Amino acid sequence: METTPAAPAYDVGAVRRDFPILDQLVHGRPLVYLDSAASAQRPRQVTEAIRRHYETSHANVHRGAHELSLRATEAYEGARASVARHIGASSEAEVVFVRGTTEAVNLVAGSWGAVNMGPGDEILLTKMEHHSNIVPWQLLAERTGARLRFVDVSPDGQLVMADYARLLSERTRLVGVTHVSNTLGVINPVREITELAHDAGALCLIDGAQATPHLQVDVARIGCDFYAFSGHKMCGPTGIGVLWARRELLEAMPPYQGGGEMISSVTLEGSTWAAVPQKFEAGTPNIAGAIGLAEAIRYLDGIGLDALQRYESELAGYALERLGRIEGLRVYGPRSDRVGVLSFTYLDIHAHDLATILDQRGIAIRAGHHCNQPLMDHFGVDATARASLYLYNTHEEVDALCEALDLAGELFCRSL
Ligand code: 7TS
Repeated sequence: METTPAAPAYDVGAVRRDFPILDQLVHGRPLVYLDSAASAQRPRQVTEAIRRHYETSHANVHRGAHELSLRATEAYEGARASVARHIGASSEAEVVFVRGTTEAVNLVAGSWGAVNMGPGDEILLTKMEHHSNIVPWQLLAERTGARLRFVDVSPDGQLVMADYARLLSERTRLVGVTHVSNTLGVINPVREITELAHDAGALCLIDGAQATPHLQVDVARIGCDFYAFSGHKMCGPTGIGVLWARRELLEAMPPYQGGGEMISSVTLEGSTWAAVPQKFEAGTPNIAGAIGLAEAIRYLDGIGLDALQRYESELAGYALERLGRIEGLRVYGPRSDRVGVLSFTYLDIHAHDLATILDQRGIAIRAGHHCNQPLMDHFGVDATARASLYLYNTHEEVDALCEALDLAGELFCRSL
């Protein structure tokens, strides 16, 4: 009889050895890095790929007739092909390299929005959007007379789909939604959201900043029109990110910035544009960043996003269970359909004080509004503490977090 081979065990110890930064003491204690939602750490493979590029192959791309320039161009365009494969794009031409999610959203608002939005048109966002997926649309609304509307969030941190259906109308031109919330950890039903947007005649932009680090994203399967993400949250470098868009949309959109690389020809009277995606990549690009991002993707694919997600999901469940046992602590966001981004408030201890106390014990968390001020207002808090888990975190680190929180709670109660 055939048996199904068991999935290989996830070896977190081996993963950790790829991240030299984790092996250090902070304030005399082993570093416990729980701030990957702000920026993840990079494995040695990524820093080595960047070093190799600078030490052996660096030159400007797309313009040199010499060997180094050819090598750099091949590596840069190869990185684009890796990204395209990784997210299920139908062509490399649909992958635009940008600085990060923020720039990707600004590109869509500044280019597509400028020629497709007018007075009375609506942009439908949600109350859990990061400021990066709110402010560019506010700027556009000011310029065009368009109006912003926001889908409600339930008390347990999920999008209220009935409110979404209520707000969608023939006035909606674009729906913008985060795939995974950077405060609530919730995974939103982006496929269903996209389908409903299309039924209403609107386009759909997905902010994938917190999704690509954890999930196998397939833009074709989601069916969306724009998908944005950042390299530095998925083990890649800072200063590199991706806007994926359907090719015909990119072809119809006007340039976002002008300069070198994005032109076909220039005269004193006017210019014509390069084909996509170069039309949107003015100036010398972040060549080493793109190479580092491709290496990060290779690294994540090597581990397997399915294996990674299984491990993280078990670890997040453990953390939720342990945090749930701490009296006076409230975790925001749902129990399931989530990643290990754990925002919480604890007694009346201010989130910044909590972060400082934990830092003294070598534990790095984030405190504040996490660029989610409207969501904080929605929940009636000005800040939360946030511990975010990633592929290198362990059960022992969750224990260390909970022990430090217990101690902070005791100190606080004694001070009353
Ligand atoms: N969208 C989401 C959902 C995010 O979490 C972030 C960054 C961004 C957009 C912006 O990404 P960037 O790479 O362009 O800066 N989020 C966070 C965070 O939660 N803590 O620090 C940065």
